[in-house]
Amino acid sequence: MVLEVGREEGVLELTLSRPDALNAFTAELHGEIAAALKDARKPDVRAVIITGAGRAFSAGQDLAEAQSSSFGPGERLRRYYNPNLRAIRALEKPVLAAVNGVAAGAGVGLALACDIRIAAEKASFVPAFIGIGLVPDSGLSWTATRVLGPAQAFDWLVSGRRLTAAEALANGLVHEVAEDALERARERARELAAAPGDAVGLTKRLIGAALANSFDEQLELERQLQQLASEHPAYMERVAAFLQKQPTGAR
Ligand code: LHQ
Repeated sequence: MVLEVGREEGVLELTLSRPDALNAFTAELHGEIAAALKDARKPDVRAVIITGAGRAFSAGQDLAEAQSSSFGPGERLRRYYNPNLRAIRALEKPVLAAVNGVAAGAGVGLALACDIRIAAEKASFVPAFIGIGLVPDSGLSWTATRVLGPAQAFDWLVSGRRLTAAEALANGLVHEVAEDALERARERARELAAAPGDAVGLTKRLIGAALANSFDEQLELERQLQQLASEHPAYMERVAAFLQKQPTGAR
């Protein structure tokens, strides 16, 4: 197994586990991630954490495997990467990246496809594609453009420059820097898993649609999803709790 899968209450924890190769992606690793993401669709899973074993999050594509392969990056992306990245975006549950160390190439892409990124102080982000004559993939040209804006995204992605965790925090690439990224991600994941009803997942759907929608389209989607959210028993329970003076709001 090159993916360790753990489960604590409603939180599924996936650890990329090829530490000698800095958790670089192989077909085998993609296959195990695909199976775990399928498992993540079960209703009792309420949040997912992705992290890496050893000193790296992931160094991106395993270049030894890519070099000895009978097919090129286009086919590799189609078969292995894109289905998993789509699965993360389509999963209506929060996916947290605990970026424990260096992330390079598709490792950065995977982190940015997640909903929340918590970086260790020693983490770093290397858009390694340019160094081997490739363009950004794994959704990175889309996610980095949205996080950084087109001008900064272009500059960073073609520079290949390694960003420290502090720099990544300053420009919004990560949400938090923590001494122990995994512990902090577990804390956040437990909180999100305990949130009432389906509101976290439905909020993911709303935010995912927001940039492509007009204001009117988004109002309509909010209307529909609010109705759906309110049909979960948690809504009436939480409203009743509020009216009985139990806390429901800011924590
Ligand atoms: C590795 C790798 C690695 C294998 C470190 N592969 N062994 C998609 C589809 C198809 C094709 C192509 O690409 C893509 C998307 C992509 O991800 S493209 C980008 C691919 N990734 C890279 O170009 C990054 C390559 N790695 C590095 O630049 C460095 O290793 C980083 C900056 C990540 C870390 O540097 P260091 O901390 O100095 O570690 P290191 O270089 O000494 O690596 C430690 C070991 O891990 C070493 O093996 P060894 O046997 O000598 O200890 C490396 O060979 C191995 N390793 N990355 N991607």
